[in-house]
Amino acid sequence: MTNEELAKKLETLSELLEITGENPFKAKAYLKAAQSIRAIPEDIRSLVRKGELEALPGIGKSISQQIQKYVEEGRLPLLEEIQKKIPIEIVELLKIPHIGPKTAKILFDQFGISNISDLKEALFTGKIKEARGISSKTLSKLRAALSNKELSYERMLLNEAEELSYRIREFFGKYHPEVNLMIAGSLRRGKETVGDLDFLIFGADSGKALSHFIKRTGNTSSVVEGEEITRVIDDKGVQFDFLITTEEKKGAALLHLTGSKEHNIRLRQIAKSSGNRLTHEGIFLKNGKLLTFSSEEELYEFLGLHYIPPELREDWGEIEAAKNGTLPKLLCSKDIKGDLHIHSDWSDSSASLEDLAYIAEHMGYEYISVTDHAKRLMVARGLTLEQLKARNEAIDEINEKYAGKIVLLKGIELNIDKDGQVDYEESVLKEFDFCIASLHWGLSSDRDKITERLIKVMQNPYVDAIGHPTTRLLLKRPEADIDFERVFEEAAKTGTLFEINSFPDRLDLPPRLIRLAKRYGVKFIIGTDSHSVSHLPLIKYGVTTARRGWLEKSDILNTFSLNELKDEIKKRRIERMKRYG
Ligand code: DGT
Ligand code: CA
Ligand code: CA
Ligand code: ZN
Repeated sequence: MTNEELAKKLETLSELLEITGENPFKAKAYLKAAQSIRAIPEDIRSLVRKGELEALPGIGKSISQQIQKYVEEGRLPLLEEIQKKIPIEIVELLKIPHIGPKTAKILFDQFGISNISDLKEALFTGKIKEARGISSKTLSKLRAALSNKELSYERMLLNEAEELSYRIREFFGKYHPEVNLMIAGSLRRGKETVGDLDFLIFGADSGKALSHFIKRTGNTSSVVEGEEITRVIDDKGVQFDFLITTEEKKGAALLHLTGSKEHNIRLRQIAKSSGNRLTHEGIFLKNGKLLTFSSEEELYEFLGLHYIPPELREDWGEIEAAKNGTLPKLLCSKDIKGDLHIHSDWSDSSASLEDLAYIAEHMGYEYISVTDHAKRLMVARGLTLEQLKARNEAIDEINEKYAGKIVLLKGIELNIDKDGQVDYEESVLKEFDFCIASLHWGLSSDRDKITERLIKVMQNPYVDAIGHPTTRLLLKRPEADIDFERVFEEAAKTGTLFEINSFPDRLDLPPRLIRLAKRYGVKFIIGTDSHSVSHLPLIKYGVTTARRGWLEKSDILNTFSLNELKDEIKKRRIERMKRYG
């Protein structure tokens, strides 16, 4: 049993409580407990043993009793009780866009639907024509969502796919250390969502190791497709593709299985134009002879191209750039000198300022910016003026204590209201080192309105950056309808920075818009939007997303040293004051 497993169970419990709708506070309490358990480094079992459970934030008496039972007997009594009323699998439905707890309950009560395949069947065979409490508009949105592969629940978030891949790695590492495993597919390209996991395997007894894996995965249907790919589907419906190759062919195999398909097609055309044939085995020359490649680098070289990093392999112009030698020199994780979007326990995070300072220093950062929620976001415990004053003083104290080790910038995450105004007046704003402004409501108003709100807020001298600009939630909520051409054109004038939010369900800006923004001359920051210290490492997904947007170190302001960053922020504020002040 791990903390993560327990946290997942508590989350499921919270979702079930939401669906049954009996006690919304209880549902929230279990969610909070799950987050709390995820955030602590110690093993939950040892906390139970020491009787220290209730010292954790968000864990009271009744939750702690449940956890204790789980640690001791492997069961959550409350979960067992609820399961008598409603099947646990129903939480799957919540992954589908447009389905919240209420809709899930209606689907169950009226049609007995508790899983995705029943829902699909009912929607597409006309079993559900109308439902009391679900509009026909929602029903047609559901049909659309269930037929859209990119949006659908069938994909995983990047971090989920990565964690899953680690478990597969562990399995082979533990039982079959002689077998080599390489990750390919969209996961290797760092795509925001991943459909299935693709692996290369090679080395002695690869076939045997794979059979072992299939057996271990238990309840699986495994299909051997063609001659090369072995496809395994686990009991949750997650698909794993394995391509068995050899040491000397692994370069071509990795290139093939990493894709994207569009990128591969272009490479094949290039090979073909000189009369050769590129496959997952290598290059077949005109005379039928096979040239093998043990690395991708050699293969690109043979094709007359510079090496193309996986994140760029989408046929978005990288082939031309690799021919001309104009590929970008992509940003790296180690270029990041600080995280600029972090919440503390002064608003809705579980992390204290001191925790943040400590971890940030150990991550090798030079600075971080604590951007708590501003006043108007009540649900997230937005800060009043008095609280702000106290928080800023607390930051001063931490900065003194950690002098020479890490600097905490006084930040804020402002809310952009209906008219493009923010929570505080300029006399308050000027006290902040760094202001992010984000859209948190009114997301479905029409295109011109939202666009105007953004344009207006960017003219505020103290708004340094726009946070999670499209407001999308991956697999859940689409991008808001915004005219980004206009927004970026304006941002180039106002000098407003755009965030690349690293939280795995956001990854916002998306790569396509990053590239658009860069074309207008916009600069960026990367933030995690951390609500717990355990979120700080998520920065890597922001870096990956920036790389997929072709960004270089100089495009991103949190690669700058503290002094350079402060100068840059100041310069941009002064420029805005001159123009709009
Ligand atoms: P996903 O799984 O939907 O997130 O996206 P991918 O890119 O991982 O796609 P997947 O798993 O269907 O295929 C893995 C790679 O295999 C893909 O990126 C390129 C290669 N591949 C798949 N189908 C084709 C094809 O029809 N032609 C070529 N040239 N390559 C293909
Ligand atoms: Ca895949
Ligand atoms: Ca695949
Ligand atoms: Zn936010």
